[in-house]
Amino acid sequence: MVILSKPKDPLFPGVPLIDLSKPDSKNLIVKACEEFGFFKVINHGVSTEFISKLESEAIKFFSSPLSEKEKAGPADPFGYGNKTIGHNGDVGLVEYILLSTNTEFNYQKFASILGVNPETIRAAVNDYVTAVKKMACEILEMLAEGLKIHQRNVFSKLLMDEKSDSVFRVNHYPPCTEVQESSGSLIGFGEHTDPQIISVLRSNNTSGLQILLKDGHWISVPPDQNSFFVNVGDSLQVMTNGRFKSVKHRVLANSMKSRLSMIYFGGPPLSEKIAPLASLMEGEDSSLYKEFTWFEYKKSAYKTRLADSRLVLFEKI
Ligand code: GA4
Repeated sequence: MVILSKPKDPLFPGVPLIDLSKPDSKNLIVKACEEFGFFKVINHGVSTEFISKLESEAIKFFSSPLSEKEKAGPADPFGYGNKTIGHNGDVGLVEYILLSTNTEFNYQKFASILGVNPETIRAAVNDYVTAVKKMACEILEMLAEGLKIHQRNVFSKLLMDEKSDSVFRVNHYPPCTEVQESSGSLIGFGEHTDPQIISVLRSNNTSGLQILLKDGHWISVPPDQNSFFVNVGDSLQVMTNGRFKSVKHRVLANSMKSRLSMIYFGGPPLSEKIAPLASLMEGEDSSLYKEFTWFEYKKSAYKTRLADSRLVLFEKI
């Protein structure tokens, strides 16, 4: 019997493209957030030097022996993780590093595995995250303008806050063999929405990322190592009272090449109340959601499985 491997998913040509250098981008960003909760950004201003420096450190780290990498794990939630995602039974063909971007993070274990000074790693992460955060804030300010909200920094101030609870993740999806591929699609990172406000992803040129369209179809996002991909998180869905939807996405691991992605998840301070902005509600009491703080949401999110809808628990009935 001949086992035919599954044909490769065609890459979707319709991902909204936002050129940050164009003044009319704010309206296009709003449209993309409404239609897809997802878009691609060019002319982003993040230096290629920062990207390649961090990418090469990540490649070196993931090429180390597993026994070495495990010294920087398990991810609880920060550190090195392999196949296990979260604490509720999710697994995927992925290894990763999860870091907190604002609290003092100890890079010692990563540095000794890489044979470098911890400050070298700290600087590489900081340079990259600072630049990506700046871009995320510019996008959020354009969004506020596009939504005709008077306070331009209504979203971005949450990321700029020194207590912003933001996270940084580097995912490595090792290449799959032909034998594995013949059995169909393999999950690298299972379907989920991101709990934070905004997520900014950069990957190498290997495909794998898929997003769920409103019509229920999964589409494959063409990779582009020179661009960034942005998605709406659950908190932004709530702040816009459901006008923007946090996009469901996943990563398929059935590629012959390894995929490396780096994602900045911009979140609010733990004590921040997450609620629809007054100007985006019809009447004073038309919020679709119960009141909650980011701390409460996060605590509840960490009890869920990846594919669960985390916002339903906070929807008004
Ligand atoms: C999804 C978005 C981010 O990667 C993340 C993930 C987190 C984790 O890997 O620890 C979670 C997941 C994410 C949502 C539900 C819970 C928590 C794994 C999981 C099963 C770092 C985040 O903030 O939420």
